[in-house]
Amino acid sequence: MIKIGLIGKTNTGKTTFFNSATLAAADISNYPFTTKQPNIGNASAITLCVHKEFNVNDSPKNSRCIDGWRFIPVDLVDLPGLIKGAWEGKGLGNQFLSVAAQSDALLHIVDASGSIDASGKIAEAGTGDPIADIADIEEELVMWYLKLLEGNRDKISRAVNSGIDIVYAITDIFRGIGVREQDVRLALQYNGLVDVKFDDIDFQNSKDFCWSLRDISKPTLIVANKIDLPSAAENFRRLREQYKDMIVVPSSADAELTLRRAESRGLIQYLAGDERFEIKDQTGLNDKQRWALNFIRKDILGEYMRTGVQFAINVAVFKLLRMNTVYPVADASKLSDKYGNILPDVYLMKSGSTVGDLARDIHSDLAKGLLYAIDIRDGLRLPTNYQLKDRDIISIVSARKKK
Ligand SMILES: Nc1nc2c(ncn2[C@@H]2O[C@H](COP(=O)(O)OP(=O)(O)OP(=O)(O)O)[C@@H](O)[C@H]2O)c(=O)[nH]1
Ligand SMILES: [Mg+2]
Repeated sequence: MIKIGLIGKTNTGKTTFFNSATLAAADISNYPFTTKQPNIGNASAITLCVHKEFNVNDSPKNSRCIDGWRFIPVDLVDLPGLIKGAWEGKGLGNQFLSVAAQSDALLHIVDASGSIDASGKIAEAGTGDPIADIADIEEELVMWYLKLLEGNRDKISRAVNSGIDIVYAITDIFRGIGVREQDVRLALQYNGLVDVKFDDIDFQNSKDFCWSLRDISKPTLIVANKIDLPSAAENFRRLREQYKDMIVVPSSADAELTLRRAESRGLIQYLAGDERFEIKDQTGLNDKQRWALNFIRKDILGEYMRTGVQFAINVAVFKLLRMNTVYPVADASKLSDKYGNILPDVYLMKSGSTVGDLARDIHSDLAKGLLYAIDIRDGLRLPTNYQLKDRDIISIVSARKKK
């Protein structure tokens, strides 16, 4: 399952974001370093389901289908907050990297309203600097990579001098945090270090290399949170200006939490990520709730279209990680599995994945006997190296059956 990590300075709203997306009840407070251990929960990536195109009622198994939208489970990990100097042991940073490293993508949550000071304490809105906060946290991440590299200099040097490829020797050090050989190769290329002897790579070179490696190995988007506060609009504009090569999504985790909780109590009708909600029964609301919902409708949904929480998750899955949705079925005419469940499963497959990759993801036995696949839309026979497209519905034909 895809894992998305929430990183950022302390007090930016990571746990509020997490609770709103998972409906968990992890501790939120305006004190720095509230989250001491990572929280892991189930969220969804949401995309338009294919069932309407075929005019069938589906019976999903590995996902849910609500109002024509497929909710595909993803893991969300809420991490302890960081602070400048965390890599040297300030704050709670210690095991941070090993947990962050299990994530496929990161959402960097920043307090766009500027209501936290440099030390992470809540301050007057507009006085904090979210641009500096992002730069500080990015530097922290890179320092962790650098610490790993520099701490293993002798080991890498010995390996390289004994004839082991530099790409392999470096990957070996970073493998535990999800770095792949192609990431290391790209980062070396990017910094012109491919033909440089490892022992000649100086500290600045290795820092530059670690910047690239962090970038390549953990795709990240910026979530400009607390957009509901008046001081956030200008900072959001500055963030977009400053971080032109990254995606910046505005969000109000607080608003999403209000909506999701009101929905689960039956007060409103609201689907995560929607641009609107309906109040079911005005008389069931007290004045404070009515005011909060009106504010969300006008100042957040009205200004930014959505609260941004679900949107950020979708962007991470479908844009940053470039996932396509693919629906495997056993019975091509009924679009069902062998038990008659219609469009039971949807798989998230990275762009470029093939029929062979899909078969392997479903079951190793299916992959071993793989012959070809059939495209349900036009009956075309697809070879095992056919690259899957988004919304493909595929029947896999294998000499071996899934057990
Ligand atoms: N106005 C506003 N406040 C928010 C929003 N999201 C979170 N907050 C507030 O910000 C404070 C910190 O929220 P948390 O979710 O605990 O932040 P965190 O990043 O998990 O903090 P640590 O676990 O300490 O790193 C709380 O007072 C929240 O209510 C938001 O979208 N808008
Ligand atoms: Mg927290």
